[in-house]
Amino acid sequence: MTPTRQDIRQVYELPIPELVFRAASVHRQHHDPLAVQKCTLNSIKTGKCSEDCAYCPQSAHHDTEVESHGLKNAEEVVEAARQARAQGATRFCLGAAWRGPRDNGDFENVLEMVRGIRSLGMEACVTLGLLTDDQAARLAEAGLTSYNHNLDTSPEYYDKIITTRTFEDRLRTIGHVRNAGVSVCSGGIIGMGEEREDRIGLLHSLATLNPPPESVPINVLVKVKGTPLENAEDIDPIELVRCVATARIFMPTSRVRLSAGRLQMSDELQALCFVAGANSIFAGEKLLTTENPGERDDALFARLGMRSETAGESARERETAGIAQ
Ligand code: SAM
Ligand code: DTB
Ligand code: SF4
Repeated sequence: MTPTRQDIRQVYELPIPELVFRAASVHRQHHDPLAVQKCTLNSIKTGKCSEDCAYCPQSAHHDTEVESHGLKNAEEVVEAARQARAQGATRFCLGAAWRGPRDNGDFENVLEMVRGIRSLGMEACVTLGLLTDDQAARLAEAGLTSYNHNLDTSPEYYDKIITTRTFEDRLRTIGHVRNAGVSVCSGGIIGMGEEREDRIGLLHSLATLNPPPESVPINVLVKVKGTPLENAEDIDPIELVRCVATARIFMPTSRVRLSAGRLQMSDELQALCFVAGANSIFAGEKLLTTENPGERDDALFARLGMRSETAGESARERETAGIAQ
């Protein structure tokens, strides 16, 4: 049954022992609680973006220290995917600082990257901004596994964060991705000065997509100097646990990805998020433009008695969830 916002709120606000226990129970009904998927990011086009997202170091509207570059070539990107695979990643994700792809040689180049990553037996995910129906179909044809397009925050808070495109624009792109038969990766960012009610609203918007996204990245804002949110107040880490657990309960078969912001999290907080149902992370030294824990993750997994998911497991999981390969 479709959850109401009140349903989400009731769960979100449960006492932590109750909330985490429920989330952990749902988690083990649908997933191996010891396995965490490793995804690696690659910024294929960095900086000078036309959009004004307040959190983003890549927006041309903010004065940040990001080193910009144009679209990388496919060979270099596929080689990076091969290296990520050697370090245990099963999914390779490409991000471009675009409002959306233009139908020129650049888009062809991205299709080439997708084909290359898939030929390595890895899941391929891209995030290129707003898409047309036709672009989504062409990505599907190239074998794309998943398209990342975050709702970012609640519909009410959205225009405090971005003015150059709307919440509805985002829903439309997600619709095009679905229609093309590509799985949807969509989540948001917390710690942008929003209220708890906005986090509940974001989770409600995600859980009521029909069907919900197959993967749900939960990012904690990485505060970057020069962005309007550089001095945002730190989010209470317990709110992150509530977000992860609520996402797990209302989107039981989805992957819940503990995404940006892990460098600032303690090992204990991450452990609690894994117990509460997070089962995917971004691995490697870098996210798109900011730092990520890198090799420290293997030590963390070892301490927790957890492990990274293998490619075979990842494929089986997708099959069980009814997602086309
Ligand atoms: N330009 C495309 C778009 O916005 O759709 C794709 C790339 S964009 C960098 C992908 C996502 O990264 C954003 O939707 C946002 O959720 C996340 N992100 C960007 N900057 C972030 C930050 N400083 N902290 C946390 N997440 C961030
Ligand atoms: C997502 O939800 N988080 C990733 C990925 N999708 C593309 C991006 C995080 C970016 C963090 C800031 C940076 O490194 O530039
Ligand atoms: Fe551009 Fe994406 Fe950053 Fe927004 S989040 S400024 S669209 S790169």
